[in-house]
Amino acid sequence: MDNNVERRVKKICVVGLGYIGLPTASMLANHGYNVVGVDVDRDRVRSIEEGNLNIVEPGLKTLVSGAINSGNLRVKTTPEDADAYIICVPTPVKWEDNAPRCDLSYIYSAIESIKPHLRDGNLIIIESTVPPKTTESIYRYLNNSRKIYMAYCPERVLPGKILKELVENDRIIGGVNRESAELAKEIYSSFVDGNIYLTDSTTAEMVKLMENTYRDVNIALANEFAKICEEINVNVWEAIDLANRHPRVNILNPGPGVGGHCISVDPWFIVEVSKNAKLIRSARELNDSMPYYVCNLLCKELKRRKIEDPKVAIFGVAYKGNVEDTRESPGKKVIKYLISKGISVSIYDPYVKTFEYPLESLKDCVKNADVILVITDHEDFKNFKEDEVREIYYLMRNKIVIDTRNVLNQDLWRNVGFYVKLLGDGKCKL
Ligand code: SAJ
Repeated sequence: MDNNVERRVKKICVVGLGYIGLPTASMLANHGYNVVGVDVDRDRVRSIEEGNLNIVEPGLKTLVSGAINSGNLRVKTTPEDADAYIICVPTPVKWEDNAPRCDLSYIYSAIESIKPHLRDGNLIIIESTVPPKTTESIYRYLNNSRKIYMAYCPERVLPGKILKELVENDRIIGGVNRESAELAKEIYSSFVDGNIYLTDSTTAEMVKLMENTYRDVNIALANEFAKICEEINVNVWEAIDLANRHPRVNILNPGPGVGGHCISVDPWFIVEVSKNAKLIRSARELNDSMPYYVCNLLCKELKRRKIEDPKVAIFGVAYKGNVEDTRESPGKKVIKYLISKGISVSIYDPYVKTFEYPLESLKDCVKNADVILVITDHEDFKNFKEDEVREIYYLMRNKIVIDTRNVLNQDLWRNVGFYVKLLGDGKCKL
């Protein structure tokens, strides 16, 4: 935005200081806004003030400390009067009578917390993922008493690349009316280099859900291909690679399931609002079933080799490669299932600091193990050196590896003496 143009919004309250709220608040503060970051979690607020973030994201620490040191970002547990409010709280899925529902309780309590501060002319922006028409209905509820502006502006950043994508990605802003969208655009154009597209709030809500659903359905297709290839003895990784040489084909990768707080959740918000969401539901169910499919592959291997009292070394519990986030991680489901079958499990993840099951060093994890089950595509797993693989070989009881992400250097592991099975490799050995 042209810095000479007088900003209508000067003070912004960002409610929710998680993966999206904290970078957004810091970015705005570093672009000259007076920002109050609000989180109900007192410990989180204190940690941010002390510079100890509970989020690991490249560049975030520097961005946050820059914002706090500039005096433009203050963090606290309650909102205060501002010109604009940006809501970045979680919206998990909950199940009622076997039907998915978006849990809007955090949104509602954020709205109630800012309600006493609202004045005519204030703007409220929702960034959290919500079912279509949510913004409109909150606007109707609030606009009774005050003349406010309201917009839905979905976050679109990829964990691991948040700061880069916050600046570079195009943004969609859905206003409850044109003036609201224009006012929200004024804020985002202070730091967004990508294009900003204006639409209505319900379309913007649907766009967000469509983006993540597109990815979920594409991954489900890859997972279905993996199962089929397993049956008909074709290597799915080679087949996908060759299919993707077609100029209009881009199939994603199969794996042990879809994790994280976005793609594994958001498609349910479409299922919630429409009986027509049949493909979306079945893609979601297929991706949710992958951890059990992987466990069955593992159990078949153990049975085939008559391995008694097996120990399985799990490599990776983060929901995806190179992040420490374990929310909705397929690894959790795999571990829970194996333990329920009486199989002993050890866990190694060089990226994850805290987890609900004990984490071990690489050596302790593989010691006397029968199988390594690779769940996460961390860069570290790609880069094992020959002497490391050899050491793992000698520490293990049986020398089996099941790689559900096609991440290991298989030739190296095979040369050292491991039996390596890939998810969806069929029996096709070229
Ligand atoms: N996965 C596969 N196969 C693939 C790609 C991913 O199994 O080929 C798995 C990952 O391992 C992970 C899950 O899918 O478990 C989701 O990972 P992801 O990298 O696809 O996406 P997220 O959840 O980290 O971030 C997504 C992004 N959405 C899209 O790319 C459309 C991001 O831009 C959104 O901002 C984010 O959701 C969000 O917050 O909604």
